[in-house]
Amino acid sequence: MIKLKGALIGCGFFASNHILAWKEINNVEIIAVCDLNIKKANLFKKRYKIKYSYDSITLMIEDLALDFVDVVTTMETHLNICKILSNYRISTSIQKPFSDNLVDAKKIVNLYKKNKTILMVHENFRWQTPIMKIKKLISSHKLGKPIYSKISFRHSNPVGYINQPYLYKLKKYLILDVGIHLYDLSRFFMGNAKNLFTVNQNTNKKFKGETNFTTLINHKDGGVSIVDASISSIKKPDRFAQTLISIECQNGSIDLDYNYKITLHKKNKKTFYSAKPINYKWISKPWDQIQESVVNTHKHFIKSLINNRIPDTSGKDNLRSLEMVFASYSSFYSNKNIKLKL
Ligand code: NAD
Ligand code: 89Y
Repeated sequence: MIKLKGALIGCGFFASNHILAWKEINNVEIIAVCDLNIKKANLFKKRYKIKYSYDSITLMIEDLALDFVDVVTTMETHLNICKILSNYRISTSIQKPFSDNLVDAKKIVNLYKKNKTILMVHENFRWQTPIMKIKKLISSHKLGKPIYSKISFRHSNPVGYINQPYLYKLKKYLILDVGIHLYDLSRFFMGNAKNLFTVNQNTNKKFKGETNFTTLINHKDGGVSIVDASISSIKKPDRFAQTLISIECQNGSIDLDYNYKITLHKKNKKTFYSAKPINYKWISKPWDQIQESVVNTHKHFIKSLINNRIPDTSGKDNLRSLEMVFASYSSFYSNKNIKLKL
């Protein structure tokens, strides 16, 4: 079998999930890893049996014939990395948040457009098994036009941030880090947004930025969403890292509750479903559905490359979710409803 040859950039906390997920895909081989810190790159090479390690992206690209690159670095590095990759016309999958500002995100999209190169944002929440399942059930049970959604990510488990120490010093924290996923989900289920209003809170002084937010969204098709997240939500069992969703449509409703329990309500009847993530050897609670979704996200990227199709979460598409993120901050700072332009 001919395998597509890829490289991974950024050998930090979340990159292990990316590598292990790539190993689940038959027609792909990650042949190289790259990190500015060569010790980290070498460790990954050894641990995950990768052929080559580098501390320079340009050197790696010059040395190897790569079909794609998977970028798992933090947002402030993305513009510079993408300038190099798009210049070499290397198809790219890149982690969220795509950028820490909309101007740079648009620059990145334009670079790839100019060089006719595929760019996908690794927006993995919509590829979680329970979330894909409710999307399918809404369609197969003909629940009809969505009217209301409530999309929630609330927990108080430090595991949701202790491995990502850069989060503590961000002036904009939870909306950029997690809101970006939830806004993408609101668009996935309800369509694009027209305007939004956000209230932020800080309930944990270790963080500079907001640790809780609640956003009310008007969608272009007339639906309304409430999207909220918190790292101070005390429940037993703790809900990390499950997104809980409730969607009401013209002909019925669907709820995704804790532990992947789904309830569909239609014609005075309720039906139960379960949508547990695939239990790959390397996944474990409470990260299971996030880890599994990395495999599904990679698969979508590879399918897009093979068929030369624009990925569902292309850079261009992700600009709309990112616009919602920055609109939320403007809304909170100004105490105003913010109109979206994209
Ligand atoms: P990290 O800081 O642990 O790792 C990033 C690594 O990238 C570092 O080792 C750094 O040296 C390296 N790096 C930075 N610039 C580089 C460059 N120019 N060339 C080569 N290497 C470079 O970060 P992390 O916690 O692994 O997070 C990475 C990204 O993944 C973040 O954007 C984060 O938001 C995202 N993330 C996503 C999910 C999800 O579910 N989608 C979960 C966790 C983290
Ligand atoms: O960074 C966040 C993300 O993208 O998913 C979960 C997370 O790691 C912490 O809540």
